[in-house]
Amino acid sequence: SSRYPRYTREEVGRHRSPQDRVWVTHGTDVFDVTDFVELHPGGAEKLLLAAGGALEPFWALYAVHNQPHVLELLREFKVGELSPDEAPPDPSAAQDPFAGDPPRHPGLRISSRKPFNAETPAELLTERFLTPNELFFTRNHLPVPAVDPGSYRLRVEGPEGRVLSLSLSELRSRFPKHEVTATLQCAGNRRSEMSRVRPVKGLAWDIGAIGTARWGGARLRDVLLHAGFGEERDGEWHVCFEGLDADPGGAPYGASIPYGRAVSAGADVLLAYEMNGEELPRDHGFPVRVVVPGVVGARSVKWLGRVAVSAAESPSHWQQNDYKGFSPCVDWDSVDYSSAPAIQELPVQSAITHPRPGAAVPPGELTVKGYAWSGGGRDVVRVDVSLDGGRTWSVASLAGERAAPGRAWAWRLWELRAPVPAGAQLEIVCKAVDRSYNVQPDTVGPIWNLRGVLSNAWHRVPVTVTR
Ligand code: HEM
Ligand code: MTE
Ligand code: MO
Repeated sequence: SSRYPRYTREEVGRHRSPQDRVWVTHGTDVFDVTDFVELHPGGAEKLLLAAGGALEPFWALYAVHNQPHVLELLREFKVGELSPDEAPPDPSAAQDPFAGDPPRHPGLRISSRKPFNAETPAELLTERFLTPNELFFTRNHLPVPAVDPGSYRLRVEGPEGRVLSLSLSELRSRFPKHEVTATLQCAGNRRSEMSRVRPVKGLAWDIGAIGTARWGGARLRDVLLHAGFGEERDGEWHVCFEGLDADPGGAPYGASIPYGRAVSAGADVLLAYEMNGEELPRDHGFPVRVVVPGVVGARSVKWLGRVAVSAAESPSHWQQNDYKGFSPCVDWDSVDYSSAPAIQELPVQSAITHPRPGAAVPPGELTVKGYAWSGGGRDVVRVDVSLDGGRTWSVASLAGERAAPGRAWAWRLWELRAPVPAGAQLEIVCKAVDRSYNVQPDTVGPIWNLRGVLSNAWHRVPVTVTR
C-alpha cells in the first residue's frame, strides 16, 4: 500500500539521459536524479554510467557511497518503487568486483576493505630499515587487476606513432636490472592528525602510509631511449602512466611525471618488477609498477599497462582533480583544482613510532624511535627531539648510511635515549631538517587543507611515566 507509483525495470531503463530524465534504482526504490547529475561530487559522467539501472554494482566499487548521508540525499529523489513482479536484486548475483583481490596479512591496519587500503602498524615501521612486503602499506583506488604474466605486454608509445610492446621477459632481458632503495609515502600519510583540526575528506591514515623497499627493474630512462626518445626535449613534456586497474567506465588509474625526471639517470625512476628481492606482490603492482623515488606515492603507478609522452600532464582524475595542496581558506564550494600544481616532490617528514600516543612507560631510560624522510632526494641531516612539548631539544642519532647527494631516496631511522622521571607527563615531539634546511611546521592548523594531504607538522606524542 505504497503511495508511490510502481515501475518495471524496463520502464526505469528508458530514463538514461537528462533529456529523458535520469532514473536509477537502489533496492526496490526508483529515483529521478536528473537535478543531481551536475552536482555529483564524483562527476556527472560517472553518475550517468548507472542511468536507467541499479546503483549497487557501481557503489560496490565506490565504497564512499556506503555512508548514511549518501542514502539520505538519495531519498530526496525518490519517485517510485519497482513493481512487485520485478525480482528483487539478488545480492549473490551482484558480482563483487573485489572478489579477485589477493589475500592480505592480518597484521595490517585496515582503513578501507573495498578498495583495500591498509597501513603498517606504527610500532613495526622502524623495526627494520626495509619494510617487509607483507606489511608494506597498500593504497588501492580500485580492485586489484588479475594480470597473466605470460600474456602481459607493456605498451610504450614512442615518437612518431611508433609503439613498443614489451613482454615481461623482454623487460627483464633487454634492459639492465637496476636496484634502488626508496621510500614510498602516500600524500595522505598522517591525515588523521589533520582531521582532528577540522574534518577533511579521505582515508584516516595514521603515521604508517609510508614504507621503504629495495626495488628492482628496468630504468624508465633506458626504456624511453630504446623507444626512440632523446635525453632532452624542447618545451614542456610529461611521461604519462596508465594502470591496468580501471573504474566501471573503463577509465584506468593514471598519473604523470615531468619528462626531465623520467629520463634523468640521477632520478632513478624504475619500471620495477621486484620488491625486496621477490617478484612484486599483487597489491603492489604485479607484474610491473613505476617507482618514482622522492615523489608522492600517487605517481608510482602499479599494474603498469601504458607509458606515453605528452605535452600535457596525465588527464587522470588523480593527476588533475586530486593530490593537490590548497590554502586552509579553500573549501569544497570554492576549490578550483586547475589552480594548483599536482603534488610531485614531497616536503620533509618525520614521525615517532615508539612510544605510541597515550602509552605508559617505566621511569629510567626511555628510547624514542622514529623515521625521517624528505622528497626530491634531499637527505635528512638532523632530527630534533623534545620531551617537553618543544621547550628543550636533543639531537637524535640517525641510523644507516648517508646516501649520495641529491639521491637520498630512502628514509633514515632515528633513535634517542633519555632519562625520564617517575610520574612525569611527557609530550614527545620530533622534527626533521633536510639538506636544503627545510623544516617541518610546528602545528598542523596553518597547513590544513580540505583533502588532508601533505600533513607534516611536528609529530607530538603524549606519554605518561609510571611511578
Ligand atoms: C562521490 C552521491 C552515483 C562515483 C559521491 C558523493 C556523494 C555521491 C554524496 C560524495 C561522498 C563523500 O565524499 O562523502 C551519489 C549519488 C549517486 C551516485 C546520489 C546516484 C544517484 C555514482 C556512480 C558512480 C559514482 C554511479 C560511479 C560509476 C563517485 C565517485 C565519487 C563519488 C568516484 C568521488 C569519491 C572520492 O571523492 O574519492 N557520490 N553518487 N557515483 N561518487 Fe557518487
Ligand atoms: N597505481 C594504480 N594503478 N592504482 C592505484 O590505486 N595508488 C597510488 C600508487 N599507484 C595506485 C597506484 C597511490 S595513491 C599510492 S600512495 C601508491 O600507489 C601506493 O603504493 P603501494 O600500495 O604499493 O604502497
Ligand atoms: Mo597515495
